[in-house]
Amino acid sequence: MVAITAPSSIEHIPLVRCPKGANAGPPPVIPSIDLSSPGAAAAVADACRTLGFFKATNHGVPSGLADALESNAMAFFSLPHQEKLDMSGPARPLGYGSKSIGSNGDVGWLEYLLLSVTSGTSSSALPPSLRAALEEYTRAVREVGGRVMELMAEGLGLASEEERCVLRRMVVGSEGSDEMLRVNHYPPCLLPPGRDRDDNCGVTGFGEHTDPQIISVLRSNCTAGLQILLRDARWVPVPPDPDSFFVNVGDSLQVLTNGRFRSVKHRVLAPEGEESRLSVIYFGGPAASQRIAPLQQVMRDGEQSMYREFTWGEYKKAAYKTRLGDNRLGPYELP
Ligand code: GA4
Repeated sequence: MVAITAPSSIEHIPLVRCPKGANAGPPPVIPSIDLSSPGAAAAVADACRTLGFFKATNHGVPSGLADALESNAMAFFSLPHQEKLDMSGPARPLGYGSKSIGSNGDVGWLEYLLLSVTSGTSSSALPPSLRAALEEYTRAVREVGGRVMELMAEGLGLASEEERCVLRRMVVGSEGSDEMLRVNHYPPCLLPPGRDRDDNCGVTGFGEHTDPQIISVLRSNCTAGLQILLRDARWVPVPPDPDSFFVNVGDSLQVLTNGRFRSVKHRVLAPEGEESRLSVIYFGGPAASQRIAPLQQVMRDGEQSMYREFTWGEYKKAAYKTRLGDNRLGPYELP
């Protein structure tokens, strides 16, 4: 792995601190699901109901794809700030961003590339080897996302072949789908001399939030930092595993399943050791015109929708007016 030097001083940027999370109670186990096992669909549905999060193993993506992307991405992030900006343009929202997330004042100890999978415009001026690595990785991770969405549908009890593709078809290969790839680089956060680290607090790399899309599929290097929020309000660390993917339920999937699957709040704490954290996340969103309302096939007789319906385009637009930690589904909840 390539390590890069942290900026020499962090005095001048606001550091957001957050309690690292209580260690009370039994250590929670992140469900680990072998995607090619016979029980995968039931296990996926169970994890999406309880946590909205799980680890996917035996996914069939050769490790070389993620390794190539990781080394190319680290080489890109090691470039001078201006070169990075020149190559991909400032994140608005697509492009290169540093410390600032969205446009409403959220900050974190990271730099990132946010790219559209489908349009490709935001990556056209990136170094060719990085572009090639991004393309290959995207093709593979999209397939994983598609397979997971089939398992989700099956786990929800959708019986026919046709029904099992309902989620996948909204996203993968669907005309106008809104699929994105985010490459996050969290350099080690070394405090300057004289500023003591409070052991109960970490520095926020990426503040707590839920993802607005249907599904997110994350892969990171071996540096820790990701945490998820349990229903009992405990933040728990997710041990990194570069050989696996981590899957998040997004807000749109919560609505499509009428609350059966829960979008998971998560956050990242900046690394305190020597190593950078590098993560790559695929966000599976549908076309802007896609109606987001509970799937008929999952509703029981007489069951009422818990949400006012919206299109993905409307939800995304509204999301960009919020702060990271806001409850974006709140305004759509029906009494
Ligand atoms: C969270 C999930 C994805 O990273 C993202 C983020 C987006 C951005 O960084 O541009 C948002 C955030 C995310 C939700 C609320 C808004 C939009 C920053 C922000 C404050 C790319 C996405 O789709 O929504």
